[in-house]
Amino acid sequence: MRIDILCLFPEMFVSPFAHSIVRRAEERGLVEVISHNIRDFAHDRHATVDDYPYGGGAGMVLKPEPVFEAAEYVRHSTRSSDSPVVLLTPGGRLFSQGIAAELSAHSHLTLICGHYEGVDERVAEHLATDELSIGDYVLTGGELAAMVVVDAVVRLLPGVLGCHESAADDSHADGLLEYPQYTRPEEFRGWRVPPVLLSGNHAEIAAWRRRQSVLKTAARRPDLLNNVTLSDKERAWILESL
Ligand code: 6GU
Repeated sequence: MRIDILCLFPEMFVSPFAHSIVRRAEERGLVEVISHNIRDFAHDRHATVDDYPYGGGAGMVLKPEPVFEAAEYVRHSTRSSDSPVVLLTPGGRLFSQGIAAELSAHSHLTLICGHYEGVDERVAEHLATDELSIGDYVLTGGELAAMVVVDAVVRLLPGVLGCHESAADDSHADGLLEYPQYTRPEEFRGWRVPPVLLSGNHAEIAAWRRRQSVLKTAARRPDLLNNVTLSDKERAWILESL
């Protein structure tokens, strides 16, 4: 997969992608992440990328020309005409594990990071194929959001995670939060690992984990339960726990 990021601060991406799983994926040739400075696509002497909002109001708006030209440069150099072009903006639809999985199925992605008070709406209307937000809070720019999206997408690419890091058990992978994990020692400062995990009984362990996932999700994120199918027994666990 190739991911092109159009932004105003491409240096921000150096360190986050120089480590850990994204770096290993790049070294193995599973992904290539390239960040571009939108300012390089401005034409005037001052490389202007923003301007005052029509109609007045506070702040500056990212101009459409350099954003379109940067995206067109990427489209031509990758020869990809129908890959997703995602605008990162607090007004976008909420990013999720499901959206990460959808994006990971493409061989090319373009991410556009908004900045200032906003981006000229013609970018959303006529260039982006999707607008995403990573949560209900305001960041100073889309760069951090783009990093979040890249990380979540790259770890789903085939071959990126080893079998010891499987994505199948992740929180959100099945719509529920992940069950609690323990490692050695068996007793730490008097706190013991739940005995079932030491039993070697795989069916009992799986049942315990499922119950923990269901109860934790009901307690912390009951909203997630609207989108999962629970058995009668699982619904009874929740009622008993209330
Ligand atoms: Cl994608 N951008 C900005 N500026 N703030 C955000 C966001 C994106 N997602 C959540 N907050």
